[in-house]
Amino acid sequence: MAGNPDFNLFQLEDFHDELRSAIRGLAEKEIAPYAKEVDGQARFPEEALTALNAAGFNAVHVPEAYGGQGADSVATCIVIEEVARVCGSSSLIPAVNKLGTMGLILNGSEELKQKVLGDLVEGKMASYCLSEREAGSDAAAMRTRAKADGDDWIINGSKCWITNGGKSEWYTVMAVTDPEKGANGISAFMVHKDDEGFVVGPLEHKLGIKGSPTAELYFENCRVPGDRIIGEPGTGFKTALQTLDHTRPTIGAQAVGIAQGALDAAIAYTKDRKQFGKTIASFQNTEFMLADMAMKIEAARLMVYTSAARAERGEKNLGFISAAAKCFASDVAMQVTTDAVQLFGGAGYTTDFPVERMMRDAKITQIYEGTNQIQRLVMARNILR
Ligand code: COS
Repeated sequence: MAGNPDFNLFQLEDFHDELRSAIRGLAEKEIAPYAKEVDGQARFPEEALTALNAAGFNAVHVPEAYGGQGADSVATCIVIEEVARVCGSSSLIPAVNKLGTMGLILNGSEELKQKVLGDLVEGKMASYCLSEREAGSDAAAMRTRAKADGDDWIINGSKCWITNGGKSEWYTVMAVTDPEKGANGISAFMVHKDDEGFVVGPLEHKLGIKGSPTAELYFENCRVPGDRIIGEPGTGFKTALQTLDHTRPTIGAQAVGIAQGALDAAIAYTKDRKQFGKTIASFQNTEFMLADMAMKIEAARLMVYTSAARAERGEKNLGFISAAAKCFASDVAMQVTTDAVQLFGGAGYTTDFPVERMMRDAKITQIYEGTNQIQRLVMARNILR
């Protein structure tokens, strides 16, 4: 049977391929050379920020109406994936810029969008503040309070594990405005780093993604103008969960990128390394391991793009697919990077090669934007409903 050239059901658009080649070129030239140092010194990847800003890849998701690139959700995943392939820490720049503004894009006022998204287009960053020390998986148990004071809101409390905390200009902060109403008494606000009473606390010392600062934030009678609320009071928890429906695929994309980076390194190494008189890639054990790694990555990538495409189409019920994509891709990233270290043998356990960093970076993708146990809970609630 002759093939039908117009059948493009599982094919990306040409511009997606062009985008991938552009961001891959930038990542290999301007981000990869610093990845080891960024990790080793646990320092922010300034080179990556500069390169991403210069090329307009820092916040590709920002709609054209606000001066952005207006990249679709799949394109945004491709950018994150390609940066993650060389440096997990740097991929959190485009990823968290989306996380920190998605609630605003979905439910914020026009004026607020103009202000915040305009700043992102100029290269400033945004973060997302949901978790607290005592409210991680049980996010609705948060204690940070926001009380009305005339036209303003006064926020008191703290948030923790905030990615890019201290580097970002803007913070989407969820806080309780009506303690009687539980999840429906939580509101979302855009807080600016210069707002009175906004304090950046200590940074975490982490296993991986060491180049991306993870901070505790304090709100000490933090005064926020009334027009910085996102949507109506009481809608903040729904905005927070809706945001995650749109951004869990981006963590899946990060996981796919890290896994691909580890696979690429493992292919190159096993084709070069000789033992027992031949390359280790020619042993069937290695062939089967590499095949399994590539197979899993392919499945994860397809799931991530499917979930992103469904979000882009504006489908209503994204809970299952976005949780599934993030969960599956991050589990794959952990397996693939661990296998990559194994294929490198003793060398893989050293910092001479990038696979140990990739293994450490992969671990967080199973934890943040909701642990994979929470993803399974979200999936189960969706299928049992
Ligand atoms: N989009 C919009 N609204 C949603 C939603 C979604 N995806 N999922 C649930 N809601 C609504 C519910 O319908 C409910 O509203 P009503 O009371 O009006 O019906 C409200 O939000 C509360 O939902 P629910 O009762 O399911 O909340 P729970 O407290 O049981 O918690 C989980 C839900 C566990 C899913 C949530 O707390 C969660 O995702 N936790 C992980 C947090 C996380 O990912 N943290 C990482 C931070 S980013 S690094």
